[in-house]
Amino acid sequence: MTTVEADPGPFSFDPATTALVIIDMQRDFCEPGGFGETLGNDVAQLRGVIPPLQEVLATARAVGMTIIHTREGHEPDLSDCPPAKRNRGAPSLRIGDPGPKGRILIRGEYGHDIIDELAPRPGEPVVDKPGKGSFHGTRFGEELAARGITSLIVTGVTTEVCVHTTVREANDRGYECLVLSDCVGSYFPEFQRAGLAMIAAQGGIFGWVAPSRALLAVLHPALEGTPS
Ligand code: TIU
Repeated sequence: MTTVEADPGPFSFDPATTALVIIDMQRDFCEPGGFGETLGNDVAQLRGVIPPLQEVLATARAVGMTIIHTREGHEPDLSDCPPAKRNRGAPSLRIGDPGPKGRILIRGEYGHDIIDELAPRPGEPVVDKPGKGSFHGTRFGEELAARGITSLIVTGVTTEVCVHTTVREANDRGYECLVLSDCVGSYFPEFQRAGLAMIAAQGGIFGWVAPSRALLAVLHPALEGTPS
């Protein structure tokens, strides 16, 4: 077992049964002209997540961990988009409307895909999800089970929306989740703080929280073949 110093206490995991989950690092959330911006958000708030997440991704690949990417989005005919989701609020463009990076939050469009900095490699599953959680309406659970995964290292955007929903769904299904505090991002600094606090509170009611350097500190020695 490998142990990471985390909040509320040590997080122990076996890299062979742990997946790095990268949630919705799509142009639609991280770049101008996409879904996140149509909702009125400053997408620059999420850019800080990219460099530490690139390092975690490179390290996870080097040690041979399972890596799973997710993308939020919908079929071109919107058959999997509840009207309640499309009609909610007063966005500048709605899901399915044409935008500068293609139709907003629609599979196959340029804006729907993962940013170049974190592009999946062949063999890394990409789970397309219609909702905020990664289990709802997807084969995410089957992908994890097929690989014998019992622990998740969770990263991506946004902290209080798709990351939180996924961690809550995973926790209820018996997965142990470590959320990397600098590798998850929110458009709202106060939600970032509260979202992370909620995960680790009450003895880790949803899971554990640690900065990426705490994970890298235990994975890098494994990489160099020295005892950790
Ligand atoms: N709006 C917002 O903060 N997030 C989402 O709509 N989806 C994800 O978090 N991926």
